[in-house]
Amino acid sequence: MTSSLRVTDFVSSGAAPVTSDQLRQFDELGYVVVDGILDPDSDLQPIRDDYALTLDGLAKDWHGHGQLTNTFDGLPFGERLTRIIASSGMGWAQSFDISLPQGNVKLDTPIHCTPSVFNLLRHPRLLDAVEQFVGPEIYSNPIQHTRIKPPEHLVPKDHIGGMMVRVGWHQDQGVALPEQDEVNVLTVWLAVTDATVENGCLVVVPGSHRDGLVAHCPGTAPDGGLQIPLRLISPEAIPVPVKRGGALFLQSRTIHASLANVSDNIRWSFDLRYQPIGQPTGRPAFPGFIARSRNDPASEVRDWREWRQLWLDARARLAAAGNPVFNRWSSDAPACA
Ligand SMILES: O=C(O)CCC(=O)C(=O)O
Ligand SMILES: [Fe+2]
Repeated sequence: MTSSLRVTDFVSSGAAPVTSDQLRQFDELGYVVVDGILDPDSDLQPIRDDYALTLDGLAKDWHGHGQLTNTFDGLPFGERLTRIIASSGMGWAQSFDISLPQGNVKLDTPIHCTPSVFNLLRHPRLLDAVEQFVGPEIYSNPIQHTRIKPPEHLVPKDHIGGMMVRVGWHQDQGVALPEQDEVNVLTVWLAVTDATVENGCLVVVPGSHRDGLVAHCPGTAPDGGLQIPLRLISPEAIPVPVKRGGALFLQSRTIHASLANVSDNIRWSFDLRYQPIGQPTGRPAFPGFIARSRNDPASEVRDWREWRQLWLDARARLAAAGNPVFNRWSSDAPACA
């Protein structure tokens, strides 16, 4: 019965965070911003506390190893991180990230699987919104990241890859394996700090989700990753600011990039992905989980430790077996010439 829920059912029950106009925009343009998915104070404070503690641990560790002369205790999180980056030259992104890297996974590669992140992935209001896009049987796709970006000019040259600078033009489907091409994978880009043109919000090409998957060329993006050749990018692209607690929802073929952070503070977001249960994720080496099932509630993962264990097991497998293929593109393709 629940699988036939329509948008109007949600609207009339008062439980729908996304309006029917917003859903229509998503269908027509391939993206929509919804303000106030989370309460920026009560919902995001556990995340801020969690990351503040992690940063404190990193600062002490680096200080103890002589990589940092001052731990900048007592500063607000963004300022503290920015000062630490500027004075240490260390990479921090993997210590904060909620996924493993795509290569060189070792037994001690950090991954930030904590209760606050798990609660975010399963936040009821967030899942209510996701349900409006993918239906009531919701799988958490493991292609997910925390991106805490400092002012771009401070990022140490050897750490340009790995989520610290702007990303190049791409479709999220282009960074997944073809097994996922027919799956309705929803990207939820959640702002922890206000995302603005100045601090590096996303830029999208409205309507680009209708044009199919476009060629991506390895090694051509500002961060060294994949990018769609610039000649294929429409000049109609528009920046999409998002207020903290709000989310940008993207279709998997919507072309997007992010701007450089030219402000003097951090830009912080989570990008999460959800899809219907029982379909390939596009990154089979990584573990997803059932976030909500109205048909079989007992199948939901509800304990953050269970979720963390899935990642630790994946890490052990990858460390032992070497790196799987994550990329379908070749720089020899005619489109990349
Ligand atoms: O946050 C960014 O800068 C890029 C994020 C992105 O491409 C995504 O969430 O799909
Ligand atoms: Fe993306």
